[in-house]
Amino acid sequence: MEFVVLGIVLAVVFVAALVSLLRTPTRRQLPPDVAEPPPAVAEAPAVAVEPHPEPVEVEAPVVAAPAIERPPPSAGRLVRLRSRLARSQGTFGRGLLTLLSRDTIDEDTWDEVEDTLIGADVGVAATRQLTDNLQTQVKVLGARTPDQVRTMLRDQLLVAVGPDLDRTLHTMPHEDRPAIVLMVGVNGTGKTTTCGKLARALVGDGRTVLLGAADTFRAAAADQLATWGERVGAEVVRGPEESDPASVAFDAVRRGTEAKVDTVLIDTAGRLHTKQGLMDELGKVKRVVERQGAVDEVLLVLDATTGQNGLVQARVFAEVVDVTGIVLTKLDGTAKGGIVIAAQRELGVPVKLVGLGEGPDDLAPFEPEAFVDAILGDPEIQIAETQS
Ligand SMILES: Nc1nc2c(ncn2[C@@H]2O[C@H](COP(=O)(O)OP(=O)(O)OP(=O)(O)O)[C@@H](O)[C@H]2O)c(=O)[nH]1
Ligand SMILES: [Mg+2]
Repeated sequence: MEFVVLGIVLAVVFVAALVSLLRTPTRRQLPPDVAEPPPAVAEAPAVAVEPHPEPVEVEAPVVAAPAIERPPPSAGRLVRLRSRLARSQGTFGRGLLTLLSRDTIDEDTWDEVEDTLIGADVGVAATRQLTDNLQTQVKVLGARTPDQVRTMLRDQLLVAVGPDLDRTLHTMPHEDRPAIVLMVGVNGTGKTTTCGKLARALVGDGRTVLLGAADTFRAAAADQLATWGERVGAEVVRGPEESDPASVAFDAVRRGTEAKVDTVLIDTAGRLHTKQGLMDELGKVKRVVERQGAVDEVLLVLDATTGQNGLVQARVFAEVVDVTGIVLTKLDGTAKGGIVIAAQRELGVPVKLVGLGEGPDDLAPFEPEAFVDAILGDPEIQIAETQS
């Protein structure tokens, strides 16, 4: 009996060993130099990849070209940038609306109106005239609704800003040469930046531009201008450091004529109006350039944050180079938007451009209506506030 059991056990072990040997063939059993037969169904790759339904297109290699930007056109920029005038709106526009909405406007109120205007850099003469006009209007109106106050103030501010002044920026080429624009002003007002921004705006409007780096005091000044030029693909003419700015300006116009560009923008070095030698030099730049044709625009760049001080300087520049237009920069950084009115009165030339930030496209053609509307703020909000 034991022998039978032992025999059965041994038989089971033997059969099990045989079965396992037959069922698990290993790689080692394959001859080493024989390739494994391909599986009937492709093995799944380690990471599942969706089969591409269409043939893959091979993209052409990207050739590194200088990135020339395509700036936006200049039209309507002031409307787009009106929120930058928010600070002026805070003190100037809202202050006046609140005062003129009072039920009774007595002498003290008129004094406050004057203080608000003076405080916003409108200037003494313009403040007097504006206040007189407002007094007349208030008498005519009698009881005023907030809407009427706003309309009255808007009309009078518009008159003060000069809705009919010719603010055309003369940048169109002549038959035989480009338009010539000269940028002048005291140190740090934003001349180089304005040259760059204006070049962008003109390119955005579909024009061709050449920049003349007639600030030869510092190599960095020409580099700064060159950077602006590169961004929009505008050629920059520069001379050696400390070379004669008049000859660089002359060369820029000559080159612009050769290259048949529409406009040549000439950047000049900042200079103090009190330095006679430097002011004479500026006069010479203009005279030398004019051997090739009249300068179309002499733009005086004024920093709006310097207020009345800037106007004293402006007068001297106007005497030396016949300013044709004002560029008021840094209007985004002041609550004194009234400087627009004062600057125009002081120089007798219109504000043509305003700078509203450090961004490359933060330069706008000046539009009186958009400006006054920005100063007064959103009518809905204003009316709600004056009623409360
Ligand atoms: N916030 C603000 N900053 C401005 C504006 N325009 C120019 N700036 C800044 O003002 C500074 C001086 O600008 P520049 O263009 O170098 O001035 P500049 O008149 O050429 O200076 P100089 O050549 O040294 O006389 C820079 O930091 C500009 O970014 C503007 O409209 N708003
Ligand atoms: Mg400069």
